[in-house]
Amino acid sequence: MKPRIVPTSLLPACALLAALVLASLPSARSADDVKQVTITANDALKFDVTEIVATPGEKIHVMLKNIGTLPKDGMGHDWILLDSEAEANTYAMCALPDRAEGYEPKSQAKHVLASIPLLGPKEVGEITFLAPTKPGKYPYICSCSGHSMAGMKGMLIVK
Ligand SMILES: [Cu+2]
Repeated sequence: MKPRIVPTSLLPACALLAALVLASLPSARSADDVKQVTITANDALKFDVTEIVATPGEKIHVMLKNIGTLPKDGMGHDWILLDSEAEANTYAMCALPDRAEGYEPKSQAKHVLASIPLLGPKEVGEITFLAPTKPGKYPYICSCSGHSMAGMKGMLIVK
């Protein structure tokens, strides 16, 4: 085989170009592939988005905006995605006395798939995660002071 001769002066430029192309590809692709979800939480104990539909393993970016005005202590809002419908009430009950831990009880941490910590008024939080690979319904709740029992909840549906 005839050896190819590459002028050495071209090598750094080629390497730089290759690096630039490689660096730009993944970010361009991931921006397109992420499902963007913006949820607002308010003092009326409601999420404005109560259903998110995703494909198994889909990358999801959730941004939670607390548009309320009441104090964080008692009327802050968080977003907790759980591994099964059966755990939603249990998690909320365990979170009730758990103000010191930001209403995220360690005893229930194994059921949390993704979460955004407690936000005060006008605060914004976000999380990027992968949807479960198993099709099904995965509840999300605000675990602050029994808010989910008053209706502050929704469902991630993987199908
Ligand atoms: Cu809340």
